[in-house]
Amino acid sequence: MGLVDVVIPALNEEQALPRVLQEIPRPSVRRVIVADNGSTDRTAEVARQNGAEVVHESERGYGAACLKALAHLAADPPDIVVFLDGDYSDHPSELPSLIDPILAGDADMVIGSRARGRRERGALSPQQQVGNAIACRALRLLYGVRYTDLGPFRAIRWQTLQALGMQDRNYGWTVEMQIKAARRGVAYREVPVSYRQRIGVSKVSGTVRGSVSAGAKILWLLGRYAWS
Ligand SMILES: Nc1nc2c(ncn2[C@@H]2O[C@H](COP(=O)(O)OP(=O)(O)OP(=O)(O)O)[C@@H](O)[C@H]2O)c(=O)[nH]1
Ligand SMILES: [Mg+2]
Repeated sequence: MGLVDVVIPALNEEQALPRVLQEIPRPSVRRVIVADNGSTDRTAEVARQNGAEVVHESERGYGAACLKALAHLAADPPDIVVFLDGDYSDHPSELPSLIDPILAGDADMVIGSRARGRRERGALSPQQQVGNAIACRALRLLYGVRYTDLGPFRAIRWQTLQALGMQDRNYGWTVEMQIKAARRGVAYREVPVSYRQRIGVSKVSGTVRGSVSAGAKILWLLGRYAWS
């Protein structure tokens, strides 16, 4: 059985985090890292109270938070890293369906698709659905890979992730990973995952600024790597 660690980028998620952390299937997970950058609520405290390690990144940004957590794990790396949001919109209990194809040797990266899974009404906004559909079409046309989502809930082999040389420090993290994996011919799978309305205040898709910035960054990355 490979070593599995979980990374949770979290910004002001004190309400949701306890439920996320309590539902992570612990037998199959070794360490849980909550990457906090500048939460003004009790995110760090409730994370520790529920058995997570907390790392702090001063620069705001989903990608920056993920990179900080990975740097923290590098001293004693796992075999597999799982990424999960901290707002309780993902179902932590579904983690095995993401790591099993990797443990079975069928894939090195598994993306959880909210488009193919059971979704609570309103959990994915119309602009998120349209944005994902456009991005997935571009992934297919420009990089020859088939995805139905850029879902945050995903698993990847540590060695594979290191080889990708991830760089994005904010909204482009998920699509960057899928682009670079495609360019390197990484064996990938997509599995359906359930998705529900988040607990607490949105930082990205629920805000106009977040949606527009995320959309622009995703389209820019899709173009940038296609012609380089
Ligand atoms: N550390 C850190 N985490 C962030 C940042 N922005 C968002 N997050 C976390 O990243 C995850 C995704 O952000 P969300 O606000 O849920 O974005 P979203 O899922 O697109 O939007 P919703 O549908 O409203 O949930 C959540 O766990 C956030 O707490 C950030 O700047 N720093
Ligand atoms: Mg969310």
